Amino acid sequence: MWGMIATWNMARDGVKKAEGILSNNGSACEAVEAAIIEVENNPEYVSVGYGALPNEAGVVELDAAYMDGDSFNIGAIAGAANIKNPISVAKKLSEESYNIFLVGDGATKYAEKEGFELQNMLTPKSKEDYTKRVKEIYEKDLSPYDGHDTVGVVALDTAGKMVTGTSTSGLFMKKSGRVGDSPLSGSGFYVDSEIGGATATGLGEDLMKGCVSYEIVRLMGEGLTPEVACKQALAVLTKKLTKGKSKARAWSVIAMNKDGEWGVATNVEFSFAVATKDQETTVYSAHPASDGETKIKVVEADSATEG
Ligand code: SD4
Repeated sequence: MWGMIATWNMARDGVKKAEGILSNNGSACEAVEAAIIEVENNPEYVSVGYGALPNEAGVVELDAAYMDGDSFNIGAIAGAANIKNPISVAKKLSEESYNIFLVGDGATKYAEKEGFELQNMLTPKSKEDYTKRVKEIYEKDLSPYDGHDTVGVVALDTAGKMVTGTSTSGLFMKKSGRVGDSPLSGSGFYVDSEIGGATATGLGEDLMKGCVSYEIVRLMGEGLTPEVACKQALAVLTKKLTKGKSKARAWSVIAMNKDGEWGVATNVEFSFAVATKDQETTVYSAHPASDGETKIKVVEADSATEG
């Protein structure tokens, strides 16, 4: 079996690329990096990589992580500026024994030393959006934090290895130095090749309170399907953080197990992409239903098969 699941429809082309790698017995390591690079390099996606929206100081600070489910090796960067492909730097860090999670200047210096390409990640368009938003926040007293999405992927290769990765600019207009859940092991991502992997998107300030990705993997380890594990982890987090009184903020989670079965849960409109041995790259939309279930439907499929 092989497979990949990824957050948001922006991941579609990346998953397609990974499909080509995984279906030819390529490694999950290569597939995860290739899928995320595809999103990072596209300036149209305003919350990941090149063209991502900046923090309140107008600087694009990026978070990314990479985890290997065989070795449990992790590499991560946070609040890092001017790195063209944060996922590649995170992957490289996962090969180190020490200093595997670098922030700010330290991350950029490491990237430079290791020969990764540096680049100003702010495009004229993201600069313009930033200037417009500063004006709106000032004039209309708006919440600055709208406009955020993370690409998170989980992959399984034909050798049975599982890998996960994330990449994001976090929240638009975040404070300088703010770090979300995406580079945090257990919160934004987690994978164990003997069980499965999970990754999250949404408000990191909440997702990290429940170590939600670890919790999903733990539940799959107890025998739950990815779908039920995602649903249960989200339900418990919601209950704990809201105590049933207030409405939960926006969160979505995805998971795949070692057999290539997958599942999602969300409390907002959400989209994701999947490819497996049995299913060509397919984009789904997911909607929270009143009974706490997540309803999904195909929005774009390379073939009409559903998983
Ligand atoms: C963060 N979880 O930095 C990220 C942002 C995100 O959909 O995924 N938003 O909090």
